Amino acid sequence: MERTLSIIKPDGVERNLIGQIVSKFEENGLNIAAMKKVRLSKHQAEAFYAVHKERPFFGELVDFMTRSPVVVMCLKGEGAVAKNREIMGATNPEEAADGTIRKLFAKSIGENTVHGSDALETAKEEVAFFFAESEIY
Ligand code: DAT
Ligand code: MG
Repeated sequence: MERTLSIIKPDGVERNLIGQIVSKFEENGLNIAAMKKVRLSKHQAEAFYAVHKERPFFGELVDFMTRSPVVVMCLKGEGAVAKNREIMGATNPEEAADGTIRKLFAKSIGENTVHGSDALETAKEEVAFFFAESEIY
């Protein structure tokens, strides 16, 4: 069983898409092992996306991720990291496969509705960024 971190970003929460997005995960065999709504501080968003801090879009990304609450989830299942990435679709919604969350809901490469950990090691770090072990079922 793998664990991975999913975030429903501000554009998804603002448009009342939480239920439809969670359904996609459950329909595809991922279990919601932990879930909460949080408003990220600037400091938290900068720390979470630290790997992108030299990119030209970093400021925009931090502003977007902090503008309203997000829903963070620990997803659990066989091959959960890759499965979540598959359900999400490509970073740029114009390149995302049909039926993926980003193809269905994302407005742009910047406001692309969901985050998902990109590898097992980053998944461990990202789950621990938001959840104590005692909050994960
Ligand atoms: P992903 O979220 O698919 O893992 P990433 O890790 O490359 O993509 O980038 C993190 C986020 O940064 C991405 O979801 C949206 C934003 N981003 C990436 N490339 C961008 C670009 N060219 N312009 C604006 N925002 C971008
Ligand atoms: Mg990424």
